[in-house]
Amino acid sequence: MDLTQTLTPVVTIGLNQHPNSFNYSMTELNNLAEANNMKVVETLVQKLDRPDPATYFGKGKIEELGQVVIDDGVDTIVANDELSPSQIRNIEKATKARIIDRTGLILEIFANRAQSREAKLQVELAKLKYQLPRLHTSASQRLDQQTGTSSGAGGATNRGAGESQYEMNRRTLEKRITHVNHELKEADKADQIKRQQRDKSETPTVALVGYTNAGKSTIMNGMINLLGENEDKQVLVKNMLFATLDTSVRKLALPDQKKFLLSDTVGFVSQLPHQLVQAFKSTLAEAANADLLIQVVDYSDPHRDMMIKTTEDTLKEIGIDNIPMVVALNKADKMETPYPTREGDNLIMAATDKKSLVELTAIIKEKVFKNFKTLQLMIPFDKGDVVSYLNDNATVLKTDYDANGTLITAELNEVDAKRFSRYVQPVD
Ligand SMILES: Nc1nc2c(ncn2[C@@H]2O[C@H](COP(=O)(O)OP(=O)(O)OP(=O)(O)O)[C@@H](O)[C@H]2O)c(=O)[nH]1
Ligand SMILES: [Mg+2]
Repeated sequence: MDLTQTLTPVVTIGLNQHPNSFNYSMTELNNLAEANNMKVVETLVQKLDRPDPATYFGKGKIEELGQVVIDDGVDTIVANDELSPSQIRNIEKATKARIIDRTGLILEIFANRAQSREAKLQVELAKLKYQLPRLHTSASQRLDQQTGTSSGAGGATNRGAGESQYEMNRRTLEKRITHVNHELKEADKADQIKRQQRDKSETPTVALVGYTNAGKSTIMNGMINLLGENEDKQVLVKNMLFATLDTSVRKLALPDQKKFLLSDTVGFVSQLPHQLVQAFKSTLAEAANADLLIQVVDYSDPHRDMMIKTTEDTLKEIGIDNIPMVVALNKADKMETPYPTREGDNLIMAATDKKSLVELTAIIKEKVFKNFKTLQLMIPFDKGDVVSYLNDNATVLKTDYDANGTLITAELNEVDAKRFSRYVQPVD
């Protein structure tokens, strides 16, 4: 984090409707606020079965909130749930502070972090879709500022002007949505071409997915160290929610030369705004096309079951639910459990432990390269390109020469085995 950046003091508020998960979701909200350069100075909670439709908190609690805002000298409130436009309007009126809900907060973090053009467009699209139904609030506020009246008190004289302002804003937003959608489609086309080129080479893809802060990028870096050709391709690791927003793909090679692509992807969080989930569909296309998913879980976190469920629900929501998956129960070094320990398709491990990464590599090899065949091929001397292709793309176990050509024993994937079947020799 940039230490010169000043932190905005905020009060966080939440409704305790689900006692089992409430405390954790407030802790997570405070972490999200920190990830957005905010400093939580006070937290106010109320136990209610359902939010007050007009003000979220009940009347008395709203008054208390107004007082806290004055006492703490803050001008921003962060709410743990998604609020309706009228709830936002009413709380802002009662407290004179800006209110941002959980969805708005996550969108702000993503907007501040997005690096690539595609991520920026995706976040913008999600924000626009979030703003559209809330437009009335901001439009009436803008009008209030112009006329010096408070919301709702403008009366009939302002309504006509307000509506046309609203219409104008709505059209501007809709135009921008169409434009961003178009730009994204173009970007996606370019990505598809890249992916198709990769598909042609038949290099299998493995994607790291999971809850934010679980250690996906740390595992990615560990694997680059262990198997990568150069280490300057490391990705960003940070003890902060949503450190990774863009998918990074690296080509790695197993010790026996079998190559695969490993991708590090954006992390998930509970109540991830659905606008954002939709927008990130194309970022997650790398995961959607993967041959194997490695779900990374912070095994040391008592809420890991919720995190696994959120990850799996989110993957389903984007239509990624039929790809083989193994689970990396990471950060075992923070626990008393011995590691690496393999239990079926689960691996208890630590991202910083070499033995764990070697074991993870073995799992990748077993799952991704299971359809490989060991074949003997006789390549005529005039087909030197086939020999170099095999040397680059297959696991060559043995090379001999005889009068007719090069005799190669190699492990081939299904596609290559078929492609070069005419050179295959019966094994004696
Ligand atoms: N003790 C311990 N810490 C770990 C391990 N793996 C990752 N971490 C730490 O956990 C924090 C988050 O790691 P990242 O690799 O950035 O997590 P991520 O899953 O990529 O997170 P996002 O990009 O935000 O989704 C960092 O502070 C890491 O140093 C581990 O095996 N053991
Ligand atoms: Mg990451």
